[in-house]
Amino acid sequence: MPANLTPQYQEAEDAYKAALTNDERLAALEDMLAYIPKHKGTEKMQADIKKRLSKLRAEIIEERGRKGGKVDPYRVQKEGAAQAFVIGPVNSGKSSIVGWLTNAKVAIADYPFSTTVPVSGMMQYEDIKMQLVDTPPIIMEDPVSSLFSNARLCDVLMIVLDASDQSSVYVLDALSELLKSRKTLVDSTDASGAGITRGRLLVVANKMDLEPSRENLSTMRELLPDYKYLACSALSGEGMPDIPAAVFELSGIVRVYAKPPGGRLERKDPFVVKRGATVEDVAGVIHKQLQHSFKNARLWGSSRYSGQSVPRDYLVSDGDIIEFS
Ligand SMILES: Nc1nc2c(ncn2[C@@H]2O[C@H](COP(=O)(O)OP(=O)(O)O)[C@@H](O)[C@H]2O)c(=O)[nH]1
Ligand SMILES: [Mg+2]
Repeated sequence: MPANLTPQYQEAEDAYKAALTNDERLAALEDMLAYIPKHKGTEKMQADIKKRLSKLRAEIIEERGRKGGKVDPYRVQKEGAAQAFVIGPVNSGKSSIVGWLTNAKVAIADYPFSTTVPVSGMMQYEDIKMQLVDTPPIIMEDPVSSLFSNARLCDVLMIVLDASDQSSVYVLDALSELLKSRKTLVDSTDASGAGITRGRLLVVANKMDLEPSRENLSTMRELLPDYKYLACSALSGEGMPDIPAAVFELSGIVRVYAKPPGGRLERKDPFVVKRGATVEDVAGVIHKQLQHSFKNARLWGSSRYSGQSVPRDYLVSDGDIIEFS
């Protein structure tokens, strides 16, 4: 055995030997692969770990199949106005962030792979709730396919990075290449609307309480200027309150309020539609029949409108109030 294995690797190997269940074995093996030094001298060991990983995954899938039906743990039922997947490398603070913003029971630990299956929670933004899905870390050498196939179906992708880590800029670069190769990050969505365009991606630079996070974030902004960045610390709370608004902004949804004829003018119980939706689309969301039956739509919104009639194909904006009659 090569003598230059890291303590983290040794720890993972000990955990593997001590594991009692296949899930524990899987977590430990994933750790071993993440922490094994990547050079010629360990190539054989890396190959061996990969072989054991794929065998174990097959076993786990078979086990789950026997227990009744194959379930894809990454297929998380959408809830609320929008769904955001929170992804990233080990220990970047994904679970801490999801825990801060939602009441989800996430596992936070200073050892890797404390999160083994996706866990979701609801995040409040003004009068709506959006879903955050905390996910197990991405291992660059051995990424889990179903993370990508499901992440491309969500509304917003949040990449959480440990900005204090010198290599974070390379991690972001490598991760975005991986996301592109798996058709998760795309230039334009496919016919079914799947795929995350750059406008739906938020890079969360976490651990701003540490040095040299600010410097590293500047480097990221400089080298990869096309992404939207948000600086935060799940420890100090800096930047955390800005996350819900940022996710809402990227989600491509708008809130529209219905005013019954003769009713009060108020913004309560929003209907959520996609940006680009028309007055007629909104009617359809309120009630299928209304879409065809309404004769007139009056709109209160931006300064341009305060109760004037608008055409059926008028594009609605966030905060518009509509009275159908
Ligand atoms: N200093 C600092 N530590 C953090 C911050 N966010 C998370 N951590 C710590 O980083 C470790 C990994 O956090 P966790 O949320 O489990 O990361 P995950 O693997 O990405 O889900 C834990 O020890 C956290 O307490 C932060 O903003 N600042
Ligand atoms: Mg986690």
